[in-house]
Amino acid sequence: MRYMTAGESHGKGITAILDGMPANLYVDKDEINRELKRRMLGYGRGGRMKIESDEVEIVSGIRGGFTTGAPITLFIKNRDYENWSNIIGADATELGKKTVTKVRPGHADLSGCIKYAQSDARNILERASARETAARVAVGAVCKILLKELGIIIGSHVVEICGVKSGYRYSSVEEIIEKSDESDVRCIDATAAEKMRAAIDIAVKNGDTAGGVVEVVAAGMPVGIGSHTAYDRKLDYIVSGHMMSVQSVKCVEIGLGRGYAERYGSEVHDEIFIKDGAVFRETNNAGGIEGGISNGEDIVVRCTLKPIPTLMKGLRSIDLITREPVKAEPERSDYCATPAGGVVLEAALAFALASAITDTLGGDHIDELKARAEQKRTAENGSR
Ligand code: EPS
Repeated sequence: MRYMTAGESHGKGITAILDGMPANLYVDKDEINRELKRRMLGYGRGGRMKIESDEVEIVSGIRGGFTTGAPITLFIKNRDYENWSNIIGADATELGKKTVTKVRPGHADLSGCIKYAQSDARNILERASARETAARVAVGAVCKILLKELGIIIGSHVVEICGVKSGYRYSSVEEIIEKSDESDVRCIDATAAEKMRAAIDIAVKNGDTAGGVVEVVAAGMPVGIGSHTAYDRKLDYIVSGHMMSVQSVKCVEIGLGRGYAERYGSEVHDEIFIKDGAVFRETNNAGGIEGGISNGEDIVVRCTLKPIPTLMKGLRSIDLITREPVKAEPERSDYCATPAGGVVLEAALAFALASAITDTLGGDHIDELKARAEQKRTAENGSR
């Protein structure tokens, strides 16, 4: 399975093409739109979300609600394009408007302009923008529908914003799914959520931004997805690459992650037990992956998102053209994208798992794939 996205933040819209989805899967468009709406929420979002009302248009690959096996094209219109039509786009003539030369530290502005020989960072930031994540969420929503058919569900919650930590420890993905969206910071610990909001308020007041950590969890994975035999078939390689590719993510931890460095082996490895013929663990420090292979426990991934590099107060930088020291130019932006980032990271995990599952199990249509997943689960229980 593979996908690609195209589109600029203020262009006509954002497009995704998802290839390799098995045929005969019922795709409820409302499910995709529901995920798109979730991505638009969150305390600390900027003004753009008041303009947009993201909705998917399915352009190809789905007929009468069912996948045909052909590439699926998903399009999300940018309402803001009305304000930018003559500035962005193939036929634009007002190219001197809305130029950006006071490049932002932490953003793609400077490196992108050098790499692509651009004198206007607009040509870089339009594509580097987190607006692109709308397309990823649409792709992830289709993958989530596939995973649900296979008995796999995904949820996420915010565990930290600007140093404020959630005291919530997850016990089930169902609980995360049910409770995290009730909070506008997507944090299940109400006391911590209050403090997170206060930390974001300070960022807004000071023209600053705030980052955080999101935990993303998938339950229902069969044993045996991925492989220990080659680096590029390892499930942790596949998962971490997709998570790391999301805008703002600077750190991906699987299971105990950094915590492995702090303890002895006897304290961290998940011991193996058997009862009535069924294998089980009492802990899941491995985050559901051992030797690059899913072990049947929940997949647990934590991602750190940096504070967005667009600061209203502006950091010290240079002007790309004059080469003079300046304050970096603020653009309308978010103050904290971590709550919405969780929704995007769920989508990234959904694609990573759907892709690894179809690579491992094959299956041109959904019944074939379901039967193969069922075989895996039977083998997992010890019968052959
Ligand atoms: C975003 C769209 C962007 C930003 C934000 C997220 O729209 P605009 O640039 O018009 O305000 O609000 O993107 C960024 C924070 C970023 O660094 O690019 C969206 O749709 O999520």
